[in-house]
Order: sequence, then structure tokens, then C-alpha cells
Amino acid sequence: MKIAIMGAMPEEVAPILEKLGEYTTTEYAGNKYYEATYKGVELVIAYSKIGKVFSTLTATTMIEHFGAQKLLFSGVAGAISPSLKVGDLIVATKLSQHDLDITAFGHPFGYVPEGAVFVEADTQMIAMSKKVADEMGKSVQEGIIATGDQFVANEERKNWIGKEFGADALEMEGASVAVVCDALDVPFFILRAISDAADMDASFSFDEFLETSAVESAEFVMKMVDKVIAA
Ligand code: 4EH
Repeated sequence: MKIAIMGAMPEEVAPILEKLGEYTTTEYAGNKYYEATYKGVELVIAYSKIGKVFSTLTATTMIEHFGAQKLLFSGVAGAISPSLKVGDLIVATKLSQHDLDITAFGHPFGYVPEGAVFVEADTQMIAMSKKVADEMGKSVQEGIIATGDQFVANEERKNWIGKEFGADALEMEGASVAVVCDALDVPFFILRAISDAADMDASFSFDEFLETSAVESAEFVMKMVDKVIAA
């Protein structure tokens, strides 16, 4: 089995590489891909760079070039739901692109013909995450994640995304990774730890909590990898 673990920013994959200790580095399509054997299973790890386009490229590369059969994403997110505080974990049940807009033709936000407003994450890995949370003594919330090529630092925009998509958190890569995995039939799991509240203080909160929240997410995702391997 080969498992992909991806993030968007270096800070999101650094704790994972640190835990592995030893790995090889391969350059491909303008990015670095790290490979390691972990508990008898092959891993490919990368940070994509920020946004939907780079994350699409990386997810596709991990699957089509490196042969990944499952994909787990680890990173940080802005909270929409008031119940999500900095450091809290959210598991995506389904994801949508909040900046995809052909509403001029009568389509809903997030929809293009032959696509879908929401892409659902793997239910088996979502179920596993509940066990992992129990074992770690941590609480994780399940919810909807909205993705777009914008760092949201605006209450009005955040509330609109929350209303339109029923979203609990927002970020810039999840839904594009979801589209790729769905199209290529690769089960995926997207976890995010909250770094900010996508409001006027978002950039300051983000800078302050990126590293610690990225570690929270990475630790959980590695426990998920353990569970996937054991299953
Ligand atoms: O990969 C991008 C990072 C912000 S942009 C999306 N990530 C972090 C999640 C995220 C997020 N996305 C949209 C956390 N909070 C978010 C928010 N809106 N409020 C970035 C950050 N630092 C340097 C350069 N770019």
C-alpha cells in the first residue's frame, strides 16, 4: 500500500517529516516529494504550495506519478462555526469550492455542469477518526469545509460562505484535492486545525498559531495513518 500525506505550506508537513526522520527527496513538476517506508508501508509526502491549482497538481502527481492509493491532508483552516476555536480539529465530511461561480447561467454557487457542489470524503476514514480521537483523548468535530483561492479575513465573506454552503471552516486547498481524489477513485481524508476565525484579525491570528495548529493536525493525521495501516 502507498499512502499520500499532503499539506499546502511547509509548516504543515514539517512535523510529519520530523516524525519520520529518514526519507528520500525527489523533485517533480516543480515540487519536492518526500518518500519513506513507515511501519512497512510506503508513504509519499509533499506540500503543494498555496491554493487550488497547486494542490490539484500535487494531489494528481501523488496519485498518478507516485502511485498513492489513499490520500490524507493535514493543515490549518479558518473557523466559520463559532464552536471551532484556535487549535480545534475539524474532519471534512464534504467539501465545496466557494469561489466557483457560474450563477449567471442559473447554476448554484460551487457547481459546474458534470460536477457537483459537494464532494464527500471517505466514510471509512471519517469513522476511523472518531476512534483515533477517543484514543488520543481529543475531540474532533466533523463538518463541511469550503475552499477558495482567497485568504478570508472578512466577517461578511465568511458569513456568506457559512450560509451558502453550510460550511464550518474554510481554507484554500481541500475541495480541489477532493475533486482529484474523487475523479481518480482514491479515498481521501481532510483534517484541519483552526488557526484563525477568518475575520479582521485573521492574518495576525494565523501568523501566531500556524505552527502550533499545524502540529496538532499533523499529530492526528499520523495517528490516522497508523489506523489505516493497521486496518
Ligand atoms: O494555504 C493557505 C494558507 C493561508 S494563505 C490556506 N491555509 C493557510 C488555510 C487557512 C485559510 N484559508 C483561507 C487558514 N486560515 C485561512 C483563512 N482563509 N482565513 C497564506 C498564509 N501565509 C502566508 C502566505 N499565504
